[in-house]
Amino acid sequence: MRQVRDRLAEPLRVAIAGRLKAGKSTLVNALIGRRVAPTAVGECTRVVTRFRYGTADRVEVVGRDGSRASLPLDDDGMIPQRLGRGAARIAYVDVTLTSEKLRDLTVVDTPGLASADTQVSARAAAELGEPTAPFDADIDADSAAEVAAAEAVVYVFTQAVRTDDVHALDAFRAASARLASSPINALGVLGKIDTIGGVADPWPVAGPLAEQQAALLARTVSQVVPVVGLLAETAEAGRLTAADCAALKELAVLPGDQLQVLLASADLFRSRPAPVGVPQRERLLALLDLYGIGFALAQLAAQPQLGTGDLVRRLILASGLPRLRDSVDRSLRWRADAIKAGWALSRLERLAGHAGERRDREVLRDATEQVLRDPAYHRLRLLEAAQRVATGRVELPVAWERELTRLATSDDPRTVLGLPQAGTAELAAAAVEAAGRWRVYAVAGAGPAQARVAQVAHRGFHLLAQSLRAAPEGLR
Ligand SMILES: Nc1nc2c(ncn2[C@@H]2O[C@H](COP(=O)(O)OP(=O)(O)OP(=O)(O)O)[C@@H](O)[C@H]2O)c(=O)[nH]1
Ligand SMILES: [Mg+2]
Repeated sequence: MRQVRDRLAEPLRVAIAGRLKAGKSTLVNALIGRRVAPTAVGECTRVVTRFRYGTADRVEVVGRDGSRASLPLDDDGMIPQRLGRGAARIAYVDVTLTSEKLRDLTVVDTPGLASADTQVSARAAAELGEPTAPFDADIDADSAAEVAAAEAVVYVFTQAVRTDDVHALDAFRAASARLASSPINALGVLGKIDTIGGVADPWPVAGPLAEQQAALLARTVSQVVPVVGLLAETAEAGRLTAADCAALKELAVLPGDQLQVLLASADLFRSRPAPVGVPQRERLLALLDLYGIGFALAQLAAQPQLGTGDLVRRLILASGLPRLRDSVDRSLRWRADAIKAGWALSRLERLAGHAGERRDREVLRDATEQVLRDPAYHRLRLLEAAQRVATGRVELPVAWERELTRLATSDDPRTVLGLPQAGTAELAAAAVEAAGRWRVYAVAGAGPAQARVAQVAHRGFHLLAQSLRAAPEGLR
């Protein structure tokens, strides 16, 4: 219980989950604004790594036996390759960084959900009509525990979401207690969208593709945000240097047909004659890949005077990271308190279920039930109901949907009731009227799903009316 209490005071914890090589660590670095998590073609994340804010940079390897061993970051500022002991004996790696971006967000990098072998076998199983849930079956126990323990998860997909990914999400929902069963705390990312079409602008395709996936996954994630993680990492972590920019400028002035050949494939970019040396070209590929290089060259061709800082800012925009940050802010961070409250309650309920002493059990159950009855808790139910409607799982007439969204997302009664000038008495009357309307709808309206949502809205307006009546006249 002390652990649960302590967790309530910590920043929102977001786990980044997804299949092997989906680009999870790259995204982690972009979100932290530093390149600390190893990302490379050959490098796997084999242990859970937790990144949190601290007053000094520190890496601690936490063993399964509870021991802690400190390690320095390596010369590149990254987590060292050698952790001093085998992955099997490590519970997780605890990294504290002075990065401002971590002040109210703790990020957890997890190993890929399925090994290369099981990915194949899962696909085979799917073809046999027996889709498996690699998340549940194949993920190592530490990752599963860490994802379940996080209050929110960002699930990284690449290209098509396969049915077994959906099963993975279902398994996640089952695993991570009551709250996880709604899209309130889960966000999808469609990663590596630059690999969809070579140098061609992937955005016209990525948008609709992400929308389709969001529809497929509406039961588990609130939205799917397309990103080019690599560009986000390179730009946010300040990896693009003035020398890189100078090299890009040399390439930008090449004749169009030469550039076209150069950018046709990574191999051609490496091997064709060009005014820039091969090691520098390899570096550009690692930092930007083909789409990023093509994008930078187009920017520099249009504006040859562009400085490195300006180019980096444009790369950030082209990466899609601002929208992802915005989504994390709005749909995860903003709801952090509600998410954490729900998380803590489900933990306490589970504790109550496992408590040996009957008296302990009863004390815990009484306490959680009291919280569940608290009007403040109803806010969480409202969020869930609004999410269910927003994601199309429950259909409501548009005006009703809007009203429910306002009720769930605003704590200003004038906004909720759409009466910007009203005084307290008028607001209270409007809340009573709305509560009555929703109750009628719950009883006489459409199907059972709508009725459940309407009940929640009814109670929300009822509580609002109560608080308005209790408030002194002239409430702001
Ligand atoms: N072109 C391109 N490459 C990317 C992008 N994001 C990541 N990569 C590359 O993909 C490879 C794998 O990325 P990681 O971030 O290590 O992927 P991961 O999901 O952490 O991989 P594991 O931890 O091994 O499961 C690296 O070589 C990255 O540079 C992207 O948006 N575009
Ligand atoms: Mg990784």
